Amino acid sequence: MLSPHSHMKIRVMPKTTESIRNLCKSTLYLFLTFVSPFILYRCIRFLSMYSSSSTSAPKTDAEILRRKRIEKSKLYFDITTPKVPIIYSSYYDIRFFGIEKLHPFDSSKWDRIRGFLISEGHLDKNSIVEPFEASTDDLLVVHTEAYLNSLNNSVNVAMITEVPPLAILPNWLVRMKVLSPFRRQVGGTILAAKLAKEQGWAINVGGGFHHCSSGRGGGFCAYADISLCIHFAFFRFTISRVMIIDLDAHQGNGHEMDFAGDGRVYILDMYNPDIYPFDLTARNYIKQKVEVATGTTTDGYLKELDKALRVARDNFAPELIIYNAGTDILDGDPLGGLKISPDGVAQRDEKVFRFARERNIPLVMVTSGGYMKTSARVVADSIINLSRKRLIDLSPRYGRR
Ligand SMILES: *[C@@H]1O[C@H](CO)[C@@H](O)[C@H](O)[C@H]1NC(C)=O
Ligand SMILES: CC(=O)N[C@H]1CO[C@H](CO)[C@@H](O)[C@@H]1O
Ligand SMILES: [Zn+2]
Repeated sequence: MLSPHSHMKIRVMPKTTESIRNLCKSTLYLFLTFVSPFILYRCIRFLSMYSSSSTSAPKTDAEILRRKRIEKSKLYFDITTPKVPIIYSSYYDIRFFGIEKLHPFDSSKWDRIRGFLISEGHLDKNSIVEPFEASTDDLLVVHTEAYLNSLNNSVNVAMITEVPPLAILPNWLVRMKVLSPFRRQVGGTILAAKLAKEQGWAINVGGGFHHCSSGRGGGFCAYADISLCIHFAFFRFTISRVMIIDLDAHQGNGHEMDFAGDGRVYILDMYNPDIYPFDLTARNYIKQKVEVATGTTTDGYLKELDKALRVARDNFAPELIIYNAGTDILDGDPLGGLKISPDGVAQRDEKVFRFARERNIPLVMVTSGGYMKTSARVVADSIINLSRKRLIDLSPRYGRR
């Protein structure tokens, strides 16, 4: 006969295991319904950040040819004396017996930026890196032959650069005085990726021709230096995730068309939708589109930028960043339509440099649009600020900074 107590014990034991089982069941249920989808979501998100939905490197004839051209190129060369990764050449500047003054552009902006940095003692003139000019073979890494041939016609160059008088000049003169300086700047942008990889950052004092794509120029842009730079980097560093941060006032339709649907490139473009180029097709290929209307002022602009950089950080983990730092967002620029102060430009640049430098992502900056007489001063001041804030180091050296 069992005592009432022992009876109790027998009754209690199964009850406890049962309730533990129930607890486990409901925990598992909770986990499956609420927690696991979240974990799964984070996993997918994480994997997608680090993968380039790459149907990567299709070994087509065109791709093989492209690789051969990049392998043969002289644009990537090794630095043999201590340098600062600031890239410039006196061949950048367009001097044309004064004809360049017919354009609303300060076409010696690049020389003046360099001049301010040197004359005010921030940079030693021997520490600047001089690039080579991009050859036709280099350009063919992205451009079509038909497009390059079209530049043999001065009328086409006049339309692309928006300098009508060029149309009546012999092509050899146009090539020497206009196309050659642009090609030199292209060489600078391509080299900048190599220096950025070695030293953490690089600034091409020129470049940023973001309206030109493989088969089409426009808006003062004759060569697609950003697309070229990225293809060289893909191949030379075997990387597959590049972010373009395009903060010129205009939409960067050139690189957008060149990387349309290419999961390896994440494009953040912040631009005024009310001005050139109104390229609605290219807009479909912007991963993060931030439209800033005519009249936007500094505070609003910088808030939008903070937000955009946060979203970019959460969605893509780049191995290289190309920063198109046009200064035509400045208040008073005849083309940009925005009202950003010079100090706002410095703060903008600082935000982008912080974004890249804090996470050790190599950063290439190109200066792009903005050709008011004051633009060169603003770019130089911003570079000085970056140095003061220790985001860049302007003392010459070989190694990583
Ligand atoms: C265009 O000019 C370049 C450089 O002079 C030359 O190599 C090329 O053959 C020319 N193309 C055409 C179609 O004339
Ligand atoms: C944002 C910022 O620090 N701006 C400074 C950049 O440098 C100039 C000149 O040295 C200063 O006047 C700005 O305040
Ligand atoms: Zn612009």
